[in-house]
Amino acid sequence: QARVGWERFQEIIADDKRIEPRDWMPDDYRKTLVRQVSQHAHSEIIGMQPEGNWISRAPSLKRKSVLMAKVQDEAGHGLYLYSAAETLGTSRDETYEQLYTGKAKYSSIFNYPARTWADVGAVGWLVDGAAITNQVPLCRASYGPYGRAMVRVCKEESFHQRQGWEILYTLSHGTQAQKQMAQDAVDRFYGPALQMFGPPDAESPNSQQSMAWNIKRFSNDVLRQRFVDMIVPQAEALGLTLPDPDLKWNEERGHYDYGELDWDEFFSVVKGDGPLNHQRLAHYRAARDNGAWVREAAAAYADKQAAAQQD
Ligand code: FAQ
Repeated sequence: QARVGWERFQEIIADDKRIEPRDWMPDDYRKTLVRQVSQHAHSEIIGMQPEGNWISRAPSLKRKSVLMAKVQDEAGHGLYLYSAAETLGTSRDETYEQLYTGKAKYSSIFNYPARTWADVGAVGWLVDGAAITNQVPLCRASYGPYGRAMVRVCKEESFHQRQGWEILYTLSHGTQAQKQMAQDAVDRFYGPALQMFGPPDAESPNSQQSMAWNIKRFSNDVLRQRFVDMIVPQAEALGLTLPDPDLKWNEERGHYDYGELDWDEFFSVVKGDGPLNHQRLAHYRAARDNGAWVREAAAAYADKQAAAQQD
């Protein structure tokens, strides 16, 4: 049985087709998907915090309603992704528990604070921009439920990126102080946004196997380069400077060269020592604890309804 399953799995991957939940799959394939999909889900959930912090202080009613919609989209993305992880046999309770206890990883970027309104713009432009660059190829991930979830997520994130770009454009064409605020935000988010793509290829233990299984389609460095090439002209259009003196067009490569990123900082943030790791997790735990009575009430109500239907 396992042999037939293995051969069929190999065939599906070789034909660049999709593995569906009921198909046989090797344990390691399932494991790496649960790892990536759950980390991705947690990133969306923790990722609500930096911007959520600005909902009550958005500079206009319009900005406030747009930001609320964006943060709500992120919750939705998290929920799709938890569902995709469930199709791999991992219950939500288990996945939630891993985040609650601090065992799970989520994207390094969300351990940085959103200090000013311009940071909300930088999160939209750079963080959503990096997320889309990474996620568009994931729409073709070999695992069906993950790839399909990515299609809608990417559509929504394109709006998010434009929203961020427009905030920065407005600020960079405002007063000198507003332009400076936009520049400061870009200065702080540029490096951490580039690190969202993961460690350099030489230090990325999962990439090769994930690419062989058609989960990842491109390596971390290839996508990081694609992102840099995309944002350089966008920064020019914004009238803002990217904080990298080594950034320059390389005619031979047909790409922008960029300077070395601070990988010590990256690994320390991933290990849990970033500026806000403790605060992010504490906030998540408090929200979960404070919402326990709602979940209990909803479950009690559902039980009551089910019992009433049986009568
Ligand atoms: N932060 O071998 P690799 C968003 C870990 S969504 C923390 O290269 P892989 C939307 C990695 O897990 C953002 N940890 O790993 C939004 C692994 O550890 P493990 C999230 C990181 O999986 C916008 C180890 O390092 N997007 O932003 C990071 O092949 C605005 C070795 O790394 C996704 O999750 C990192 N940056 O490649 C929301 C996309 N990078 O598990 C709110 C899906 C690496 O072995 C506001 N994920 N690590 O213990 C992926 O594409 C991949 O998982 C990568 C990493 C590319 C992130």
